[in-house]
Amino acid sequence: MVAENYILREEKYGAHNYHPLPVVLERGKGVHVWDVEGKKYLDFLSGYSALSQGHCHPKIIEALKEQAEKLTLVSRAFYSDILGEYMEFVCSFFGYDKLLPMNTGAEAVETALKLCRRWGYDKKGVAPEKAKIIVCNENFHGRTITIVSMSTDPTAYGGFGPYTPGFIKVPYNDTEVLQLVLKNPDVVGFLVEPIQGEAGVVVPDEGYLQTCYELCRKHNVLFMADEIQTGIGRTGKLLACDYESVRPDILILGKALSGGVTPVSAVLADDEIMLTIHPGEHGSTYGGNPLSSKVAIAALQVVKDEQLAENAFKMGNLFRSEMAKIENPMIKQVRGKGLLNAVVTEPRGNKTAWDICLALKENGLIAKPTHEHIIRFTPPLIITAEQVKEAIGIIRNTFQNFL
Ligand code: IF1
Repeated sequence: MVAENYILREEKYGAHNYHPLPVVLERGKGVHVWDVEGKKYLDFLSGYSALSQGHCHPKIIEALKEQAEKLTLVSRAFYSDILGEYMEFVCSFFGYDKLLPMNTGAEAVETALKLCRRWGYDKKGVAPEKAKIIVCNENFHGRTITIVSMSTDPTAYGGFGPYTPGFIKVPYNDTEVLQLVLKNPDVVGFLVEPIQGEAGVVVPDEGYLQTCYELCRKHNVLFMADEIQTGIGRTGKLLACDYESVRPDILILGKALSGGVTPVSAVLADDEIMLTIHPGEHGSTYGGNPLSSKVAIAALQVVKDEQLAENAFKMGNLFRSEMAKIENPMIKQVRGKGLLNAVVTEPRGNKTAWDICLALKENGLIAKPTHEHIIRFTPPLIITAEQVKEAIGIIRNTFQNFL
């Protein structure tokens, strides 16, 4: 079957909630993927940053296969021999008392919001139904009704009301407004992405996170970091918050927690916060299943053993410094941290970032545009200097051909 037919079939039977680049993939290994016609690409999206360890990492796949033949699901109605091991491993990896296991990023964010509200009522003493959580303009935390209720992007929330109340929006990278809003005694939490992904890889000023954290502390408000995309080495440190020595009160992880193998997300917090949720008050059928738990242990072990945060730091610097050398009027700005990067493009005629991504694909590199004029470059963290240079060559030639 040719690529066209796979695309038509997806369009025919699938909901039209995505507009994919016209490439049909069937195999992946490390930083590479192959399409159904055998053409090889450098993967510069890596499953929206989930495939940090690379496609089909042998250690993660080995863990998956081994556990798949033993026990895949118990549900939380019973204990398993793996879940405790997984929880202990992740808690010591990130330095928290407790973990609450979920599957997708959106579920972990929802979990954090519930946990934060509950803490607000039980510990902070906010009157019933009054709790407020502060979020940032241009945030992206997922797709559920409550999460889109916090969004300022009409494409995300438009036509999906009525919306969940209880959120206050403040500008990102602005501590003045935050400080004012924190004076409201009903505020229980502040939810922030250390770098805004969907907004176009927006890196806040140095010191922003630390100031936010200190303000939260001062007002007895929980600082919640959505590190679903920025975490687990992506930005060149284990957590993006590590750059400012901030330890979130509630840490939200997903994506690379399973190395792109099964959906695994988690919320981490200390006892004071986590123990405000009691049996029966929250959960998930698949959350903490033995298969995913084994996969996640292996995925984190790979991050440590292969020093992926350090590699992301080095390769990110190389990527940005090589990109800076390209002289092309269509490249307006290159920004990011570690291997979470974006190029802001200047449209030429009627050519947008989408057309550039189509051309990149023809030249052997796949990436995704966001917001008309921005292209995100987020390769697996296992990428080598040689592969970064190869990618730069493709990007340079592609942009040059548009002139
Ligand atoms: C889509 C972006 C990436 C996230 C943060 C929670 C979630 C995400 C910081 C939810 C998910 C993905 C989902 C994907 C687009 C994408 C994305 F462009 F929107 F910003 F990766 F950069 N918090 N991000 O980035 O996690 O429930 O999807 O597991 O189209 O929704 P999820």
